Amino acid sequence: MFIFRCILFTNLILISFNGYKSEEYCYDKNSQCKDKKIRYLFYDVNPPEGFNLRRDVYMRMAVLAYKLHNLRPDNLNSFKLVLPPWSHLVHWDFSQFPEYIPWSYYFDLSSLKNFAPVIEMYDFFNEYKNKYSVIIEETYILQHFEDMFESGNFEDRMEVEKCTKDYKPLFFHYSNITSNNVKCLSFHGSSTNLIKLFNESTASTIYIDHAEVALHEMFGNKIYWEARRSMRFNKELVKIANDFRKDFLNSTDLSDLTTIPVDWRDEKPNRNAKGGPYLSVHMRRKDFVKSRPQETPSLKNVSEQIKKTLDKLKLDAVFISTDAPDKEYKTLVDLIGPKYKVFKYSGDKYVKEKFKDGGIAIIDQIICSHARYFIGTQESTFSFRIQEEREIMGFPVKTTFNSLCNNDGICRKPSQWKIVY
Ligand code: GFB
Repeated sequence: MFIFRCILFTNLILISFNGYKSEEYCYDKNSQCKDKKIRYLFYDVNPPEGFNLRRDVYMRMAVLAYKLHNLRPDNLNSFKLVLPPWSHLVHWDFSQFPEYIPWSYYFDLSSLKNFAPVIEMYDFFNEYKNKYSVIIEETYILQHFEDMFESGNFEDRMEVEKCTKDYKPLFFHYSNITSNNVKCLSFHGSSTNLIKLFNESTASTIYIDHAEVALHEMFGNKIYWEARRSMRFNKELVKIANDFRKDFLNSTDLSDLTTIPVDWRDEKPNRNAKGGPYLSVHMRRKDFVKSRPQETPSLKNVSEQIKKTLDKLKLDAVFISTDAPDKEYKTLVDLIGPKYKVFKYSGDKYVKEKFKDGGIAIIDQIICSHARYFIGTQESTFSFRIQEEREIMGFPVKTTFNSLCNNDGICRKPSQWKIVY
């Protein structure tokens, strides 16, 4: 096991030589950069959480890093946010090497860096004085105040308290990272409130575990959307999705009016996107079938909703994005019948081996987001991220905020979080 971890670690370092090179950050406008002590902020998320909630937690931490970087004149502006590699996600198959996937495989790192000072984990290892033994100086496990619901005290507050759960930080499953200083921090409030904690610290490495406990400073405001817009996908994944759109769905950015500026900072408010001539549906199955039986429509029900919507829109093609097993997908195609064209992206050997489940998920999201009309799954963060993508491209609101109706025919509309500039 130890040897295996060493091999992984060596490979991770190798990726760093061939892959992305970190930019140097120097924030102090008045003094010499060399005098500045670089500080590293790590975070991690509750282990069972999936890809798209993790993307949301990233935004909370990125806004914190943005605020430290832009608004602090003191040594707090020398923090770099270290991106937790994608590993050990419960929904993904990690049986194949590599176990750790850098963020650049899924996102455009230079875009992220144009919002906040972020670095990959391998950049950290390259920069840090002793990458073979990293002892994090301060580790905080965030937890909810136990009395919050009984006392009804929902004020912003934080306090180091006894740990409410028997939980140990995983440090991303790296054997070369540990900490001798682990505290539980009962916390209620936004991620940017953590600045108070950093104010009282001189540590150069701080690790925030269960970062999902910290909330957005302001959900849906201008900074929220800047962080979100900076999350452009890896360019190769975008190209694969665009080729699929062109080859099978008669959809290109030019004809669909979905061309976006090269740099997210040049985007302007717009509601003119038209989308490709297809309906897209995100049909979440797997654990949702068991955990939300009332809300999750049967395949027959979904097929009827699809046919009805296609007829209403005068379209004959539907793109299905789903985590359903193949058998369920085939049943759905049969139920939809031969009158309509049904498409799904499966990924060839190259895409599956290089980008794994996360890459296929992103390609699915890109194709869904370019459709003339989108229907998602109630309360799925996978669907929320597609809705945001469509807001960024400028689709009319009514073509985006739609969810599959449940088996009782109740069609709850998702909350409309419209883009703000
Ligand atoms: O992204 P995600 O967390 O959203 O979904 P929810 C979990 C995983 O399911 C994703 C896969 O990372 C994908 O790997 N997946 C879901 C899909 N839908 C699709 C799809 O259409 N195409 C592809 N390719 N993959 C949360 C879970 O799921 O729901 C929590 O993360 C919990 O653990 C909660 O179960 C109830 O918000 O849908």
